[in-house]
Amino acid sequence: MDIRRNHRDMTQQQKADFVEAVLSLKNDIGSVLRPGDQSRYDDFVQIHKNSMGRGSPLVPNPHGSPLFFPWHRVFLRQFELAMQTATNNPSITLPYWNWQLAGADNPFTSNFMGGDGDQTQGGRVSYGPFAKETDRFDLKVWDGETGHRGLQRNLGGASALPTIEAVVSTLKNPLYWEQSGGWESASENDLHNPVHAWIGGDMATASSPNDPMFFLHHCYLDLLWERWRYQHITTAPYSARPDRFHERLESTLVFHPDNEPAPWPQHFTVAQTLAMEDLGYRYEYF
Ligand SMILES: [Cu+2]
Repeated sequence: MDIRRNHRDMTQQQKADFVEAVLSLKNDIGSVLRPGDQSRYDDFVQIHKNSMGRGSPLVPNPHGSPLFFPWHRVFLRQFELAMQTATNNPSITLPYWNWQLAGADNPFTSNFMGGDGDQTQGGRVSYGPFAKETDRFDLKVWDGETGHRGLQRNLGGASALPTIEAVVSTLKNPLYWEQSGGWESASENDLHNPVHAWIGGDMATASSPNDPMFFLHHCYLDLLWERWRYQHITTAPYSARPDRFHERLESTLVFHPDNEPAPWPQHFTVAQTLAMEDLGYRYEYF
């Protein structure tokens, strides 16, 4: 069973191993989707771009939908497994970031996730392991433009990070999904979206997994889904619009359009995502 941790609880060696695993997917492992043109890391950017209705749009779009949590759970787990394979190190797991910035909670350090963008250089991140200067983090997939530029951020340029109070109150939603709100839409809109906007740069685009912070951010959301379930143990862990055929428990989650290769061989129904232990991981604490 793989154990995921808050990044602040990881040793410096564990953090360095995670960063190396990201860089290995970026530099050493070939693409399944566009062999020769991009890396295995970039495949994940492409899948997410498609999922937001850009590039080759996925139907259904798993954003603004009850499918949000099941779809991203599989996406994160496949990324985690790809990192383990790339490094031949089964102890690599995804860290999460709890959206706090004080002290050890701050992931934007030169020896972990790197810093803010330099707004005099178009918002380019200029230090840390994912800076363009390292020549180990070339971006290949964007929403629109092509060419060669580095990872971009604009920390705090827009929106605000969710407060602890906002997290606590969102977790109180008694139903996973309902017409007028519910846990899914409240957390997606009030917790998830502002963090993408707050980090800014690439995180504010459909190609947001270009920023490895995507995975720390979504890992925390995945943990919060679990915490929500624990707090509402008598409610269904997942529910959807009854008239939407593709949102049912037995619906298969979509990660590629019909005319493009599958990014991985396995298929997952919504129901198969509900027990994270069945997918092979759990959280140290939740
Ligand atoms: Cu997403």
